[in-house]
Amino acid sequence: MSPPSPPSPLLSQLTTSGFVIIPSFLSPAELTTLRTASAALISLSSSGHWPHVRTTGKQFPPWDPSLVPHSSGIWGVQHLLHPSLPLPQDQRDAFVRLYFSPKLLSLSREILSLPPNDDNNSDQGLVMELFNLLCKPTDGKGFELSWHRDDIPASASAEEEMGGLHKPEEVYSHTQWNLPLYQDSSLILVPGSHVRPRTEEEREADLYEPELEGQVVVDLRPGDLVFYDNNILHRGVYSGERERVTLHGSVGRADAGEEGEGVRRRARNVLQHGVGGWVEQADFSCLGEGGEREVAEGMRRRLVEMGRVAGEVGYSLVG
Ligand SMILES: O=C(O)CCC(=O)C(=O)O
Repeated sequence: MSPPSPPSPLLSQLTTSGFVIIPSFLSPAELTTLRTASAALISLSSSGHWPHVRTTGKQFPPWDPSLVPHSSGIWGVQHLLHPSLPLPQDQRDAFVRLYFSPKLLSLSREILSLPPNDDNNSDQGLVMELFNLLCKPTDGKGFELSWHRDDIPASASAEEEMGGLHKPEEVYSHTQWNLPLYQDSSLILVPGSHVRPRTEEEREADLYEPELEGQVVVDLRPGDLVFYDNNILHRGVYSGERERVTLHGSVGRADAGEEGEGVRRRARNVLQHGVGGWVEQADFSCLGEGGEREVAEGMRRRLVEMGRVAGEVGYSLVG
């Protein structure tokens, strides 16, 4: 399936560079509400009251909950839509409202080449995916992720890389975003690397190479939003001192023409994080009974269906 011609400016920039920034996406009031909920969640998680965390020293899932809080700091909290999130209802609702907010989904639709949801119709072909949070390592020590593509291993040949990368003549099957609640310059990427194999220099570079040619530090102010192709060559560099609370999510397109291995691949990207175990119990009642709720329920249904079709999915990367 091809994207519309000409593509929207947002999609065009994402296709060209591999990322696109939307400044001041959140209002000051939204920022305050989400900061409060996130701070409470990070505090509960780092004291061991929420087991679904990313522990420092480990880059990819699965993370071992038994490591917290004894031997490790955390650099992320998983499953912000989980029905058992140990927060007051209004704080849990803040995450639900944000993830399914019409303004976020409408940008996602644009990137996924789906028509706008003008008639508030639930059948818009979006799929619920991931919603997590990335934070300053709570052990106070710096931590770095290696250069990687989220769903293509470093061992891939140039041909295998090309097979896994987005093809600009096709629609995106999903899109991923970071939404920092404080100034954030932790994400580093190589623009354009989402549509080409690694150069010889990139292939031979150390996985923790501090400076790859052409790299860009994505510098975001509180409330800015960045969408990026998660197979762009990227890494994270986290300071143990500078505040970081960045919401990190993704949303998919149900009918991107992927079948068989394609569905399994996307399902693996999402379900390897353990979402399948709780998605059917998630509570979206704060969205009421109108169009927003219908959209959310439709997105949930399509994720459940994707998991059913894909079966056992395994993990994308090891480490
Ligand atoms: O910290 C970030 O913004 C990037 C995270 C990342 O690369 C990952 O989770 O694979």
